[in-house]
Amino acid sequence: MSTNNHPNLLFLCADDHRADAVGALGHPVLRTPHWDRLTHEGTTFTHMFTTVPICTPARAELLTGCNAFSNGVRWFGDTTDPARTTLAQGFAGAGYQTFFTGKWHNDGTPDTRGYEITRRVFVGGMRDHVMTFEENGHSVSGFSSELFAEAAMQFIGGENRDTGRPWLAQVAFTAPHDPRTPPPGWRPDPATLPLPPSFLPEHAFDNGEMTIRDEQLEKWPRTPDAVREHLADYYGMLAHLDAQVGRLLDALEATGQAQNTLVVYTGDHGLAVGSHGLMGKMSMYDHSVRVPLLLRGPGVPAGIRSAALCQSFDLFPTLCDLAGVPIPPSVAEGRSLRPVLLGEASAHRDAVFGAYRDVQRMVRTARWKYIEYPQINKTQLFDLENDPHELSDLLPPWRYRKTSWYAPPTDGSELFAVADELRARLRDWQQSVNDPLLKTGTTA
Ligand SMILES: [Ca+2]
Repeated sequence: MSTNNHPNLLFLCADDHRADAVGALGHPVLRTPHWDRLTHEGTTFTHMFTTVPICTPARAELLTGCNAFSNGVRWFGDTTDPARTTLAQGFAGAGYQTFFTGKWHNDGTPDTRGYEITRRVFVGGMRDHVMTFEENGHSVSGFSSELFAEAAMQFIGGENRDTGRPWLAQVAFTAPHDPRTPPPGWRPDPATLPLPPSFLPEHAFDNGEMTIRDEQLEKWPRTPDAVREHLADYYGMLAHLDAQVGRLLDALEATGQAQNTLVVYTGDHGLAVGSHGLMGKMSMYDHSVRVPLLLRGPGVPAGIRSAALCQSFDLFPTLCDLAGVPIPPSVAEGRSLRPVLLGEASAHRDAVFGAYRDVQRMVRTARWKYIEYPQINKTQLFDLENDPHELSDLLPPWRYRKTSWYAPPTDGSELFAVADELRARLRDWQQSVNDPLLKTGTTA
């Protein structure tokens, strides 16, 4: 039980779960009864975005409440600014007992980052999902999602738990990350699966990251049958993960803690799995930068879906706000979503931003998305209201020139005014985060 009116916090994080892969949110084939339950019993934010769509930076934003430029983590192996209080440290400072199980893909280890009790921790980016941990002189083997869920269920049930303190339990699943090997019985028949609306055999141009390991998971050109095989693996992993979330929700019920526990389900970033001719996550399309955010518990209205634009680093102060935990001073760009949850505001940010290495930059509003590929002087503009799957780039490349490469509109098209405004906003944001790309002289 929690004390001092602080609710417990069960923080569930997936690895590469794209935001549209939830049954209740309209997925055409995936059935996810437990995520659906969270959407019915809580509030869903359908438009949360990570800045950098790869594991380590995306997770650092969740850990620090700061964007990738201010917490110092923009690539694998980058060190999180040690001056940033982590989510676990913030909650521990307010009297919480903190627990971690699962994948840790940041510098240090969970026990050096504020987690008091750690169990079944896998430090790294990826590995086989059948894992073995040594515990009390015994080997425990099983599938990653089950091993991590069970460790958390035992903590929720009282193992190593201090009943005089509220708790924060973080379960960092490494599903549905590849190798995508769902346990028997979970993989759908590939022949039954529709292709993504943005399926392409190959990406339309070199986005600066065409041959990284993630993209090599399938040969080029991607065929419909090959993509269906990958989707079957991906959906199997997700459905099995959803079932583990169900077991955790049941554990809260069984121990009488469901009413006084905040549950948050999110992910680090999305994944293409055949969309736009890509397999991995290293792009600025919604399938890669948009992440699920399901919230349930005290202070969270039931059955609400909000399309308010928000970023992953907003989650930390939101959880502090909901739990009555002071927001640490080192939380920088993150702002609490509680006004939206209370119905006091319908909007949160008027734009979100993304960045990947020195090859992609992005600004997105509710309606428009503008992407720059500065190394190749390429831009894209999508009208998301009329083209939610980002199929139709409205900025033909011949409108742009190599020197001072952005050519002002000459035909009075409104689209160029839109692009102009978004480009200015992106530049302002780059200035505000001190984007090193602005200093290199590259045309971005
Ligand atoms: Ca990931």
